[in-house]
Amino acid sequence: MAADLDLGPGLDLGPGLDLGAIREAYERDGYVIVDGVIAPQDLGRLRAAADSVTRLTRAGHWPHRRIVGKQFPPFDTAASADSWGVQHLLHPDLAHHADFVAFYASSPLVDVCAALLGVDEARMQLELFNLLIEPAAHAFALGWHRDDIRADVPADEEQQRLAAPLYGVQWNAALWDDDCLFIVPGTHRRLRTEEEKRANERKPPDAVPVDTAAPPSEERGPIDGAWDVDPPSTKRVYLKAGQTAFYSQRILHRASYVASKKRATLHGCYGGIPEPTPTASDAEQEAQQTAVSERARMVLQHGVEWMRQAQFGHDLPDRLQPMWRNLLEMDKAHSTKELGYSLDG
Ligand SMILES: O=C(O)CCC(=O)C(=O)O
Repeated sequence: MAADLDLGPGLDLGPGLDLGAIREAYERDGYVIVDGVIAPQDLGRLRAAADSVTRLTRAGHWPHRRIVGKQFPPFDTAASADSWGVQHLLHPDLAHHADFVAFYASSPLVDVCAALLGVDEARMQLELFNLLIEPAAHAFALGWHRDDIRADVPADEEQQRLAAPLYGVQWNAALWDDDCLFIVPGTHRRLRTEEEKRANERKPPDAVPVDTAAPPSEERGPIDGAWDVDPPSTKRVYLKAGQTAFYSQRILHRASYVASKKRATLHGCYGGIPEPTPTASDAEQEAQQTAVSERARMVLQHGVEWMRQAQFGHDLPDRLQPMWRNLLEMDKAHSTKELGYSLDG
């Protein structure tokens, strides 16, 4: 448990950050909302950086984006000019990347994630860092999904996958109030009910173009509110600006985005490298290797080849260097494998 973790000497996580309680809630519910991860004095700078990269992306000056009409990678197969995300905030070619790097390397973000992963910082892995934004001229939604388990798995395989470690933690850090994410608490660690399976298998509504010149209408229905397939214990996640939701990528979740509601939410993840287990049986070692490869697919499917550049690693702050080397090792270990994509759609 978090209480047993060695968090290093003199670490001050600030008022109200009880890592034990945060980890307990995360493990029980599959998500936890934490205040104070974005320092109040950093909010203005991060907002300005986010607005700037959003403008660049919408103007076609940043090619790495999440494209309306496509829920999951690869995003470059979608045709729309509209975007719901700016990819690769750590990329050295992106304006303001230094602000984003500084946040990705900051406390208490890294400390909370180390505690949720249950690893020392030296065993964390640098992964993805993106910005989620409202589409400029569409209402768009992601259907119910788990990031690493497909909707059509039979129950025995679902059970097997749930028993395997995830080796990662994801977070949404809201720069403005954000109510785009919906979750079903607890589904990160149990089989789905029939209702949840139906929701998971339902195709999301198509993107709807909106007339941005018209006054915003009450956009309700599947793209901004209740959807007829929502399981009974669906919870909409309300983040106030400055709050961060840490959540398991295995929790059943969906999201909806409307053009009339500003969104600028930092969306990132880190991995955790498992400790070597020399006394584990062959079957246990194989299960661990499978889980490591699942993690590799979730990260590498986003196209992070640019992170292999020595200069990229060299320019990272000291704190991120071991994490970057861990990423490179994982990348190398999978270089001859065709990992494909975690989800379709
Ligand atoms: O928009 C969000 O908050 C969730 C995004 C998401 O579910 C995903 O990237 O798989």
